[in-house]
Amino acid sequence: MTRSSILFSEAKQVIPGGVNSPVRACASVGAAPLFIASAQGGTIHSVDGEVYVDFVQSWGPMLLGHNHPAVNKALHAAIERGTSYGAPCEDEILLAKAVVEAVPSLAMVRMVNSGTEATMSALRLARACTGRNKVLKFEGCYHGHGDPFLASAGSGVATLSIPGTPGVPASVVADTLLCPYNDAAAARALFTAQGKDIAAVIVEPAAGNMGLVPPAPGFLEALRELCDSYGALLIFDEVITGFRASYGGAQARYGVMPDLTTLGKIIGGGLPVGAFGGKEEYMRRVAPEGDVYQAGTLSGNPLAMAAGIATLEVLRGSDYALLEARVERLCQELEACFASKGIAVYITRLASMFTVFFSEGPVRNFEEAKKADAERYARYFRHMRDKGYFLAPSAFETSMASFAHTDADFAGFVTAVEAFTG
Ligand code: KE4
Repeated sequence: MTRSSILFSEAKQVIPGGVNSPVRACASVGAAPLFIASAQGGTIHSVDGEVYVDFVQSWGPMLLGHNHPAVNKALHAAIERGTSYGAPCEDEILLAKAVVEAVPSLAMVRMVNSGTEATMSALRLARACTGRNKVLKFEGCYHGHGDPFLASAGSGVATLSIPGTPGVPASVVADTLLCPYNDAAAARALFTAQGKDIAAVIVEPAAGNMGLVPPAPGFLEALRELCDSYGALLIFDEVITGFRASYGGAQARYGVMPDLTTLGKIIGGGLPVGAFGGKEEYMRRVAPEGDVYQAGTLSGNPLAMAAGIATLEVLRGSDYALLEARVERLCQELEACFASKGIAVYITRLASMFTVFFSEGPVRNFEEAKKADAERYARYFRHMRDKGYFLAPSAFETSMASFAHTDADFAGFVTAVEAFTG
């Protein structure tokens, strides 16, 4: 019996499924979760003393890698000043300014405590600003566990094959319209039929929750045009892509400006932070300046702000292009390796993100992602973990590289795959 397995049994007595977020249970890949004792750079260390090269990176926040000295230094200094004030502090301004300066469409931003809070708040704001109720989302995209978004959601909902809405009233999801990702024609048809009732389109500008599916050329531009034509707000959910697709997020990379943006993960440097922001005309509707209520006991928490500020300061001077080139080379080596084995893969990549789909491909939407061989992914996950590589325990997630991963980590990844028999 490993200590991880002992702890997992103990955890299941007091925590549903033994985890505080479903996808961590590793159910879909036929494994039991590792319990982690510590993490350092590109690695995580289990309670049984095993070291794994970590390509989950806390599902995205740890773009600098774990335990970065600048982040830790800022956190230790912040702890000495107290952990929570319930009143504003200067670091809230500093992080807000850093975010607004980096993300091109933002004039103002409100800090919250998770991506879920960010997306639910952004939708509420869009509905208030337009006086409309309907929201258009895309199959396989995941925007957190807020009621309106649990229709055909990705990430853990897809991983566990949960019908998207147990516990969510039909009346709530009646206002949620669905389209296939990358299908501008389907979006256009929905707008033609219901455009006057659509408050917002919410989209992952590069989808990371059905595996990584980048936007097809023209897709984001088409959504921008449709929102402009019908007076709906375009919400980019950049909880994953923010500060990862580029320092300015996917909107800076693709040159399409949303009306509202949601953020999370990286801007907290590993602490609980989410944010929603956008044009001044919309953000000034948010209480207490406006009448759209949104609140949070720990929003703008001084420790989280300090970790976020330190993270963005380091990222601002980091070589995104070099990391992207290294990941591209890794993916090309993986393609060659799988090809030499006669194993069909379709590997998507964007900046420091990549996904190995066990499929001939292409994978441009959720239906095509679901055609990939999930059983083979489960065997791949278990094989790689045995070789000391911790990958996302789901075929519907994205592998995340970090600035802390070494060339040896990448070379070892390929070596581990070379031993995979399928
Ligand atoms: P959180 O509430 O988990 O902080 O953020 C929700 C969210 C919103 N939008 C996007 C695009 C997201 O990817 C997420 C959360 N991401 C998943 C992993 N892909 C969180 C992992 C988990 O649920 O444990």
